[in-house]
Amino acid sequence: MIKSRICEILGIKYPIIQGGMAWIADASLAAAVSNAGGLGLISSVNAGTEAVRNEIRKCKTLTDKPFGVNIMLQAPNAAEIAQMVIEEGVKILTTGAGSPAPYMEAWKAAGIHVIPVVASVALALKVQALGATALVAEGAESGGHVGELHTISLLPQVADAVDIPVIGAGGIADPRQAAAAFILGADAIQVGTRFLSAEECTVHQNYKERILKATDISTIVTGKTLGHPVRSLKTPFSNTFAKMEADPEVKPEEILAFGTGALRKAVKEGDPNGSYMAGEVAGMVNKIEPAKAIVEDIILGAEKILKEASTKYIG
Ligand code: TUI
Repeated sequence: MIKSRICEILGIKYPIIQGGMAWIADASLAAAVSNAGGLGLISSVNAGTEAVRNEIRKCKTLTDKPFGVNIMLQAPNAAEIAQMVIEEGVKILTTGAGSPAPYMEAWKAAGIHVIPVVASVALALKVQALGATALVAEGAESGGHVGELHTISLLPQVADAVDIPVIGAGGIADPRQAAAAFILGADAIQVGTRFLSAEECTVHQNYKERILKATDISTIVTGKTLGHPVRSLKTPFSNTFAKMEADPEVKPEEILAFGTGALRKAVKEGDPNGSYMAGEVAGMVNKIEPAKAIVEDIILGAEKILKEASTKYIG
């Protein structure tokens, strides 16, 4: 078994966390991952604060294992969600797309393990100083909102800079990538895109089909000119978005308006004009299977690779 301090701290069997994917990560997926021995996460990006509260309550009925909530800090209801998770007795939080500083004191006082997602060494040092239990170092291979650095450069630099456990994310979908993340200094891994193909993932069937059809070059990053880069599948929507960004005649407000609600449309309606956020690994996701099979394939496979590495590479 891969030794990891994260398993003892969070009370989980395997050092694998499911990404808190906006609109997608609900009680169904989170409970399935937690029941499989990983850490399931519920996204705070849903149809409002009460909808997220309901997902948390539902998850408690589906699993007696630990699970957490991912808080998207740029969402307009972030402060409301920050309070609601305390009321609901959530014990593990991850945060994304910003600094969790404004909420750290209240969460810590409530005995919550806070695990911010960071994309730089500077923010890693900041959240460690603020009392984070651990952090997720997420490279730009990931889907959705991305930073500048990729996992192979980010992960070892963050791992060297901090003492708290580091969870590697971005570009991890199979046992080889998981093993590489552990070698780069990760105490655990976070996986998003691969879980889109889980049987328990309630994303629209059209979304799953686009992921299954994706190849290595199927994703694109748009939104850089708006200061909010996002990786998604190449679709007519992302092409139009990219064209609008390249056109000096189009105002940023028009582009923002064009993008508003696009992720929800893809996730809930399978709308071809929606935003299908996905990581660079989408091309490696080729079958629908239970979350348990995904967790075990990645973790048990990584263990085997790490065990065999000494004889495979050393003479
Ligand atoms: O948050 C994510 N990924 C996301 S959030 C999201 S929701 C959405 N986004 C766009 C349109 C519609 C919906 C989709 N994907 N990942 C975690 C993450 N956080 N990656 C990178 C960061 C990050 C980047 C900069 C964290 C902090 C930061 O700067 C903090 C600061 O203010 O210094």
